[in-house]
Amino acid sequence: MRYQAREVDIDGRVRLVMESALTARDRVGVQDFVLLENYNSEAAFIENLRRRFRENLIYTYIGSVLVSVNPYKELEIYSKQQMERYRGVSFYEISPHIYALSDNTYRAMRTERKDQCILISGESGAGKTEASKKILLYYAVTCPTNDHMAALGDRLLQSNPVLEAFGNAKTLRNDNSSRFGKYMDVQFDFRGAPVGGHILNYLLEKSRVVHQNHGERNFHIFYQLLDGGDDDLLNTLDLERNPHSYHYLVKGNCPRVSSISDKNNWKAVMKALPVIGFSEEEVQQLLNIVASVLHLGNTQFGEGEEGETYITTETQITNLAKLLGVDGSALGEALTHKKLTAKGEEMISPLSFEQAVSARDALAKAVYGRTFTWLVEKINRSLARKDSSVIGLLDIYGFEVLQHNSFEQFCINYCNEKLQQLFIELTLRSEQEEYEAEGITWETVQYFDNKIICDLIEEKHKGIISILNEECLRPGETCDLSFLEKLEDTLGGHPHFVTHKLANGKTRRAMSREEFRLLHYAGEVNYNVNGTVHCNLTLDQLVMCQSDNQILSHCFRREEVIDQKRPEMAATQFKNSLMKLMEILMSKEPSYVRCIKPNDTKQPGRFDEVLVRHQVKYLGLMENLRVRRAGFAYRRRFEAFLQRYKPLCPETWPNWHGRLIDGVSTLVNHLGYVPEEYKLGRSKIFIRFPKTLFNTEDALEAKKPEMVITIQSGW
Ligand code: AD9
Ligand code: MG
Repeated sequence: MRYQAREVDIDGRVRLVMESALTARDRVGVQDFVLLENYNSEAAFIENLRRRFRENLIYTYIGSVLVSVNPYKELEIYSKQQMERYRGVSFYEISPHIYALSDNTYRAMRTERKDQCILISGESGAGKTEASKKILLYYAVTCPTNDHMAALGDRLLQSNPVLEAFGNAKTLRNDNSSRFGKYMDVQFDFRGAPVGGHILNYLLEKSRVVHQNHGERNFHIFYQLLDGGDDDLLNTLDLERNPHSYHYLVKGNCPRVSSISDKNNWKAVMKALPVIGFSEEEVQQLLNIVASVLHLGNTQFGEGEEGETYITTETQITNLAKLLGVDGSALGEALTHKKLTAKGEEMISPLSFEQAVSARDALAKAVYGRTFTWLVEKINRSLARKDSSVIGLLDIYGFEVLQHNSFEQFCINYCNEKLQQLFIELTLRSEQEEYEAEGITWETVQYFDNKIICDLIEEKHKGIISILNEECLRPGETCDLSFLEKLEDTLGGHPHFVTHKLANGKTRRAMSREEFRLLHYAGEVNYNVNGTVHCNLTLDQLVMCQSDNQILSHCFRREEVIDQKRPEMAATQFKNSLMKLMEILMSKEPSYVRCIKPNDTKQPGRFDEVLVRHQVKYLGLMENLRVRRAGFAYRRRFEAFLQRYKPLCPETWPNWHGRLIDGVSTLVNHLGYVPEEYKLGRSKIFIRFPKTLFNTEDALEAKKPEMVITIQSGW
């Protein structure tokens, strides 16, 4: 049989398709994975994604989780009219969209008066940052405005180009890759107007300042300055326009990227800085720092006859010192000497050539990294308001497996383990709570608990981070390898920890003797310990805290140096900031966006099944679906269910006047539902199998072929 009137709801227009409900489902899949017949089948899951992707339906739900596949092309689904369509509309009544999730979250915040957060995850290039920008834009456009804070929406939006200039870079996987994790609170007043914001940043990839892999770039801001800055500015900063003149910009050998206009982005950044509260002087000081990093990279060393190291680019050091606002000879000395404390006495001893190079790079990374943190604080000051309610957005790096994985990947993947743990815990909790609220018995769900891996990393005394800290406190030349040995001694035998020695040649993939392997929930990763343990302190902090540049003197605090307190170890710092993040997220009602990258070549229309399967696995989507489907495939509030299906029963059509629960009961009895198929809670009907719902849907369509049905669009 053929029916008319199936809306394929992608661009807001009604498309009439001459096909049965069944063939439409075949073509565009189901809009909620809980409606898959075989919800345990990964193949069925991926096939559903593929079908929808082919039809440009990039969004699909797993219950209230939004799965998004990067289309790698502009779709006309983000207009203002589209925003209007999603305003105030309930999740299931319209095709899945990031606006639906944004709107639902907003309404939950308003009506339930509970702070919300939206967790966006996925691998590099999957579309996390784009998703978070779309959510922000949705709020900026659709929420009421507060007259006193009219410019706030502007400031929130304008903070993006600045943060992206300093924190994003071209990588092989994404031309605009965020190289830091970001959690942003959007604060709303009692009328629901966005009035403030607050950003927390996580682990900027500082190594990029001094080194980039082939085909990758340094942070955007360097190229923007060289391309967009006017001649006067470049003169003041003593810079040449050609990026090839700077060692720190040529490692990846790709100073230009066709998809990026550095010049236009520079203009956007220069326009945004005053909007978010930068004075002219601060802008100048910030640019001095950017330029000084480039000059640092060009600082060269020579080796004297007695093995002493000296700077061969003396004139350039003078300019560099000027830009950094520090004394030239002190800077020169800091780059070629270190301070030792022996038997209570301080001694200055020369650095070797290699040590000087690494001291220079360490200084460049520290200057850039701390300036980035300062920048975030500065933006926060411009956004801060006393707020009433909050929606937090988390756009944080996904699980990462590179050819060479170092400490940075270790932290990133640790973060993903924690988020996975939180995700499973909260999804289970909210399912359980809903069942309880509705008075329905909870059925236990089997799932993989990754707590064992989190413990392996973070446990006191015997976790990897504790062991690393101990090693950092023990000075010596062979820190990295003794760290590995210590790991082997303490963790040998742990089911998720392997090294070359422990494996005794029995591992499937070759491992070097400098690596350890963790069996993450998302897969195996080998981490190289080279460079993990930094033992030497250098003199540069002492020099930097005397800088005239106010940003730098703020970033390098005198007390830190004078106290000679060892800065908190990077891993512990990261662990602590993650713990804080978990607390923040736990205190809010979470929603999730799970982003998937369809191919590695950034092409529209290409769906690489192997790549997608991998992501489905490590995003834990099958696990999520199982939890969601544990008891019932589908649930709907009584009034919505009755409203939709009442034409199917003479007693409920055209209107039911009794109690809602009785109406639903009358309706499903008439439809012949058997008790195993459904349960009635306090306010919702729970349907166990998708088939029951589809039969009802088909009956509705057979009954009313003339109706234009919007609710089931995309099914
Ligand atoms: V990374 O971890 O920061 O490296 P993200 O943030 O996950 O990564 P991003 O949002 O930057 O990825 O998306 C990568 C590119 O995909 C964008 O620059 C767009 O060109 C493209 N993209 C992503 N989402 C969409 C979309 N909804 N519509 C169109 C998109 N293009
Ligand atoms: Mg990003």
